[in-house]
Amino acid sequence: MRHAALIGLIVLLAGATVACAGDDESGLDAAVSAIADERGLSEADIEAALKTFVPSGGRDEYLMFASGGHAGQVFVIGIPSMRLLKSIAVFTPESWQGYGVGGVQTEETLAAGFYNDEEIKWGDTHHPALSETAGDYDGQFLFINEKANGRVAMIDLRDFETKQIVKNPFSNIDHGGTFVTPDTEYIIEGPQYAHPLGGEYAPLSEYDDKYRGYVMFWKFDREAGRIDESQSFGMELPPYWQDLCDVGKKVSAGWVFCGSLNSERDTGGIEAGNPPFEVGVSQNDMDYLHVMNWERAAEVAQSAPKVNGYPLISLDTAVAEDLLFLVPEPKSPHGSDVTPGGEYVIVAGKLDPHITAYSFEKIKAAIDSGVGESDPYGVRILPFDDVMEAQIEVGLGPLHTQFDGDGYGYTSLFLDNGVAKWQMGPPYHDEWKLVEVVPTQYNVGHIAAAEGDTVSPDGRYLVSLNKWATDRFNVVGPLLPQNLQLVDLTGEHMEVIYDMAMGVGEPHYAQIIKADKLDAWEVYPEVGWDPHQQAVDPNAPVSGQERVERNGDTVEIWMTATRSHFNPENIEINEGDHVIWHITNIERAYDATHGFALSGYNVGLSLEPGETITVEFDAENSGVFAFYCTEFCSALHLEMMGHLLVRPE
Ligand code: K7E
Ligand code: CUA
Repeated sequence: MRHAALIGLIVLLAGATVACAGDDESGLDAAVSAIADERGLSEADIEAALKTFVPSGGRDEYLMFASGGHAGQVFVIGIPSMRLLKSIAVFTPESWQGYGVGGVQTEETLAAGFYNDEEIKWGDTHHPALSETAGDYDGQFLFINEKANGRVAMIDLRDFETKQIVKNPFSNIDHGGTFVTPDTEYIIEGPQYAHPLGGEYAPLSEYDDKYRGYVMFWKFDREAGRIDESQSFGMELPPYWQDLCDVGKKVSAGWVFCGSLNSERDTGGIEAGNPPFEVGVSQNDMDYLHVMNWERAAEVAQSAPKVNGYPLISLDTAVAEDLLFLVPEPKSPHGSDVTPGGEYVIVAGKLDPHITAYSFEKIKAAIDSGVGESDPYGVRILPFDDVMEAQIEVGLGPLHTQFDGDGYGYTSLFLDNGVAKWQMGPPYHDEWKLVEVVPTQYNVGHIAAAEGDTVSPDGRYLVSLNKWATDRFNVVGPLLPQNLQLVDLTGEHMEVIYDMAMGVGEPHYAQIIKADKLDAWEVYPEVGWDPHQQAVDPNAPVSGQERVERNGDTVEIWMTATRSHFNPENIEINEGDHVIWHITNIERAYDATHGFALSGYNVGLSLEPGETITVEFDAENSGVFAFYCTEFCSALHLEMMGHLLVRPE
């Protein structure tokens, strides 16, 4: 019998149910066998299906928050089912959520991230960071950076909506963020390509003098649920290309570590006969891990001069105050990841088949003993042999590392197409060694394990965020989905148990949180709720007091929405009037969302139960414009409409 062993398992799991249903074991055997035969499923397939299937109405045990890449959004994915539960609009306007399409609050949020006055219509999100308490996810907030324009966003996990976008004052671009300090005191936005200060002009011939990296420390005010720009600061770094960062925890709390590439300070120029960047920045055997004392930097920043409105610690001050040190790291490093207890920083070099573990204790000792030469900017380089703890050969193209709760690390292998599991040395185990590699398809970038970058990782599940899908799915044209693969960590060997096609953006990093740590609202707490302030809007339309008031050329509307009408329904104004239009969804029922679409004025809102949104515009188009509800909210949803009549001048 082909599926004998597994059917044994199914029968065991199904046990009581089978008996109650009056079926016998052979009946279930036969049924499972028949389905498996018909669909060509192996025992491993059936096992994988059982491990990932969540019945109708069931819940997932974990939620994964994945970067939406150049879709500019964040995806929320249930684990183990790998169902997409939500796409949170962050840097890109999104019409289902009514984000940045008419509502004053979300348009203001987006506008805070514009480049001078240039409207930015998209984003390239990279690294989501859940807020932490004592180094563990607390389920309250989520941050994410946007590489293309150097921005950071904050999402409130009470309603899973973006509340704030801040723009890096020193640089047009970022990459190595976001990462939070253990109690979310700061959100760290690491740089990437070196820039002249503030993105001003300076010729490449002045690269060594005028170009710098700028790491931003955004202060978080948990009470206010906002990044406090007035308490945030930056620090100047040498013009290497700082890459991924991670924040120290437990024994290394107070420090932050960022890898880098281009210690060559190459400026490319293939068009002028120079080697292309890919060659120019890969010449040296070593680049530099940047070791920074953020706790001390926060003190030094108090007296740092303000540049572009923010305190900026200069490179000279960083050196003089012992805020910055460099550690050589092999061949085009990418990830730097801190072990759960904070003892080691694990660095993976794209062109080196090893992962390198640096001991924080040894780093501290080297700093204190004053050893090491300086780089051209006076930054002390701690000798490699003094701080390196161990190296393990894991395979080709190692990029990013996550951890489980049993003392193992997992590193993605971009070139080898797999995930390596390796054992950590003391205090976790006796020795550092490779355990096994599971193949993944294909070209894995980041991986995310359940709570795998916290002080207490869960293990159990790991997701391999693959860049290429090639032969894995139906052909949908030349642009393919990404392949997010769920890996089961509970068995003797790692096993891929689900392929999720992600047909949007390019997810980079993701974090996986235990679902019971989240406590999102089902409906807004009170009617008239302004989600931007997370408080009742005192000017919110109230049932029974709907009205239209004119004051000179300004027309203000207080409208309510409920199943299945807007009130008022017909509104007549004059061409050129300034319109301020408030709408409250006065429903209290779970899931009773109404939409609001207004023809001709680029307005599309999502009014969730209790929510108030304000729209403001000048009525420059005369004519008759229907407005209607866009959510199929009731049997008479199509009747939920009205007219805006704009009398010509
Ligand atoms: Cu490796 Cu931007 Cu985190 Cu992508 S980075 S993979
Ligand atoms: Cu309200 Cu449809």
